[in-house]
Amino acid sequence: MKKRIVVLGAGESGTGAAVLAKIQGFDVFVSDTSAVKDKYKELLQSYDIVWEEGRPHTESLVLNADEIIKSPGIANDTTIVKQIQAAGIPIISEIEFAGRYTDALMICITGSNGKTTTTSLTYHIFKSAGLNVGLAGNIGRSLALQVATEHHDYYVIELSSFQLDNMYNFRANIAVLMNITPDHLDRYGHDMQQYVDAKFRIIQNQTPDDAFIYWNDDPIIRRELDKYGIQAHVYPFAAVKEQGAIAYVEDRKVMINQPLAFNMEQEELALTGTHNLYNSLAAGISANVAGITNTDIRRALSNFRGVEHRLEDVARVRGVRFINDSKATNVNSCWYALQSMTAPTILILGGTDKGNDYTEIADLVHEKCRSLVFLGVDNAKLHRFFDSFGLPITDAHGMKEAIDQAYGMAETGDTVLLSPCCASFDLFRNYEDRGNQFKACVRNL
Ligand code: UMA
Ligand code: ADP
Repeated sequence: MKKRIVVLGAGESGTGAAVLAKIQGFDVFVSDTSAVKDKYKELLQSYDIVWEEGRPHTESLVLNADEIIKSPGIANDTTIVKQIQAAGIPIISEIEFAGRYTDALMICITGSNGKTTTTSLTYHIFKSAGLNVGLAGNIGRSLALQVATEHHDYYVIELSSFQLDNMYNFRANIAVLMNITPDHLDRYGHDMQQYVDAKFRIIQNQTPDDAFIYWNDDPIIRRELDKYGIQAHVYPFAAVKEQGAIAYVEDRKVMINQPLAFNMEQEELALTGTHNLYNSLAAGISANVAGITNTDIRRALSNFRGVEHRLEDVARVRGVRFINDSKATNVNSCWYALQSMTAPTILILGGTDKGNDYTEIADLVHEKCRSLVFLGVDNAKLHRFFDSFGLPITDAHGMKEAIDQAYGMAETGDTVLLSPCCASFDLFRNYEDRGNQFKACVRNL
């Protein structure tokens, strides 16, 4: 009898997993508690896959599975997940499943911040070097669907902690860990260690033939390294030359010393700011490890065009600069945004709180901000933290109101920065919607 695979969630991840499972000859069933988007329905239909939607997961159709593939957005404390666990049925992630059906070289990137930028930049280097490479994972494209319907020699994969949670035998040939700062703690019982452990799953199953690239100065990574018995060859990077780092900037030159010597002028990097130096180093080392030539790496690091919603320069309106950093959905990413500000800043922040502690940005807010705009349904926590700072503060409950208030408080030469520290779901569909509304409102000023 065919093995039965049940896929929970019929979004990007779940539908991709279902198609791959079907092609591999499994008995496949997909279950989603909400209405399935048309494009995913069409995909399921075209592969003759059975699904249910818009109702609680039907126990009798789920608990008879041999294996469950869970979408990353489904939390572990949901009733169905607990029932599956009680029944002893293995739960895996789509990435774990897809990894079984490809021999491609896997370049996997995780971290609390910088994943999408580093993943996009790495993909750009590989692609412009002429390699047959796929871009997948948390960046928005299911790995499973690509493994099912395309052929690539390399995959550059962005991995979230949610995807890593249910990965067990998957092996990353090149693993990149950018940093670890608090994020998504609501999904980890507000226990930071559980989140850290999820991130470190990126190196499980690595062998001495593999590479582990990480930021040498991250206190949590340094603290945890020994615990995990690293098997791979390590490539730590840092902003400046220091003990242990194999890549850094020295005399305004970006240096990578292993496995092959590489250098280029720092001012030729397309991406600016300290955080982007880290992203460029991580991408450059990955390409170096994969054997891409120095000329190709240099060219791609200098002609990359950046990623939307990440410190995106939108416009200058009567001397006021507007920057869209809507993807700054945690406190640490806002720290890097503020750190790179060179003019007095009106900071727009707020949204759905993820257990934030704003202490990390307190000094930079004092140093760089002229005023604050709180953009959210409930701004009480922000008021409790920032009201004593003595800065002008306004409350907004929509993007137009926020832009009008920020613009009203700005003086010529100032910068209005949207870098919210929070998720967007209280007022917007997602962070892209929030960033797009920001840009539209600015352009209407
Ligand atoms: N659902 C159920 N039962 C539940 C809860 C949800 O059936 O109990 C259903 C929902 O109705 C929905 C489906 O599950 O239809 C959604 O699953 P999902 O949230 O996992 O969304 P996907 O479209 O499959 O997208 C996921 C990632 N989403 C999340 O991790 C929340 C995408 O990352 C990723 O690009 C995609 O897989 C492909 O790998 C997005 C994201 O926001 C960009 N990631 C978070 C982040 O970056 O902060 C982690
Ligand atoms: P992720 O995919 O991990 O959310 P992004 O590349 O989308 O990361 O960037 C998210 C936010 O974090 C952006 O606002 C960006 O300015 C900031 N950021 C980018 N790279 C880093 C980094 N290496 N360290 C800290 N913050 C970063």
